[in-house]
Amino acid sequence: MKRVITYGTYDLLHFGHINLLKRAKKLGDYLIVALSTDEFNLKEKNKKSYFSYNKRKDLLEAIRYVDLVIPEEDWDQKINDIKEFKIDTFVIGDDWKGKFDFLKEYCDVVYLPRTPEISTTQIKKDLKK
Ligand code: C2G
Repeated sequence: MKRVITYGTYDLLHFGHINLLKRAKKLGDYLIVALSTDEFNLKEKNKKSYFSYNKRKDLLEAIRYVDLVIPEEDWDQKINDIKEFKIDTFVIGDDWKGKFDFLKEYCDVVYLPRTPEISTTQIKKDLKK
């Protein structure tokens, strides 16, 4: 069984996220999403989650491509996650291209093209109009 992991905030879930998860699942048989906690978002990404971690987790667990959701609490947990969950492939959008190449020592690393013209920032901007 090929096991895949990806990381993200997935707040204001949109089709760009679904498109990423759909392609990520195609890389294996079991997809884990490490979901940024509210504290991690605030402390490390300087962004306040609109939906709480639990609500974002519920949404992700309802997606057919997602097999398991775990918390992302620290930038440095990826190597441990890869070992603990016996991950074959780490995947993330290419806005992170190159940033996680150090994981190649532990598993395959795949950067997928982002879905153009959709982002949470853009949604929030449009809603303010
Ligand atoms: N994404 C995408 N297309 C978009 C928007 C997002 O493919 N239009 C992808 C991102 O590249 C990422 C995933 O969807 O792989 C989740 O996006 P975010 O929630 O914005 O993730 P981010 O805040 O970049 O967190 O440790 C890694 C970080 O937690 C990644």
